[in-house]
Amino acid sequence: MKLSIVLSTQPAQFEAATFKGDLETNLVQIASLGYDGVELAIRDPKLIDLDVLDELMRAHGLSVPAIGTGQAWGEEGLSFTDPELEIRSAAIERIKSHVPVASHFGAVIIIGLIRGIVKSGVDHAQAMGWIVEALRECSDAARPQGVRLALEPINRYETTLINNTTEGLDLIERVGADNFGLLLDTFHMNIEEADIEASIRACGERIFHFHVADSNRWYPSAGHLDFKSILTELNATGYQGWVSGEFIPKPDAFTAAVENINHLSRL
Ligand code: LER
Ligand code: MN
Repeated sequence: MKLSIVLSTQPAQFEAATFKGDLETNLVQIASLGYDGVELAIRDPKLIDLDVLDELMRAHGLSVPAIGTGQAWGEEGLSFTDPELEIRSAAIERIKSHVPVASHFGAVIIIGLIRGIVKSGVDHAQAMGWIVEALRECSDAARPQGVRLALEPINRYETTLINNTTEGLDLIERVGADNFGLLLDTFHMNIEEADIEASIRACGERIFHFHVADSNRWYPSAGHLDFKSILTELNATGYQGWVSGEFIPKPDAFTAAVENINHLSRL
């Protein structure tokens, strides 16, 4: 099982971006703990220097299994479902602009809250139609570069658009792209799935990436989820990807990262 942890390359409001702040200091800490990679939360690829980033990853022996894109929503309000065409188009272009970075690192592009929320004046079916169109366009742009996209079902308190794995699998059918799959996050699954293990089984080979946080969104072992059972089920699907820690940096990022790797390694 390859372990990574979420690190933001820019200041971010998102609470569960475990590591924020000075990039190199964080990479030194993450590598020293035995992590194999970092999941980079990148607001806008224009804000990073890919050569510098690549050099840093090499220097610390870290891979980049996934790129989080949600800050374009959280910090800038871009989404696939905004009533304004210009904003929807900007969201699609932003996702496409991650493709060269993802291709460089062999990373999955995460589609989280950039899908948006149902805004007033828009109905749910219209919003879903926009999401399908956007994902077809982005998957088509990513495929020639060998890049995959993973949509994350997100709990009802953050959006009403694709909250659970059943809706995620339906969306996969509608989009109809071989390089489009799901990112499962145990924090959201704990809220939305009737049976976490059964949902993992149902998603099977469409699981492209995996986030771990406990029921309270602290590091695994701080809440009441059974990670032994969850990861056994994930493994049984034949999943060859990464298990990425995305939890609140409490009591602090370093301690949370230590507790996570200790707990998961014991299982
Ligand atoms: C991002 O991976 C996530 O899990 C969401 O809660 C972001 O809002
Ligand atoms: Mn997540």
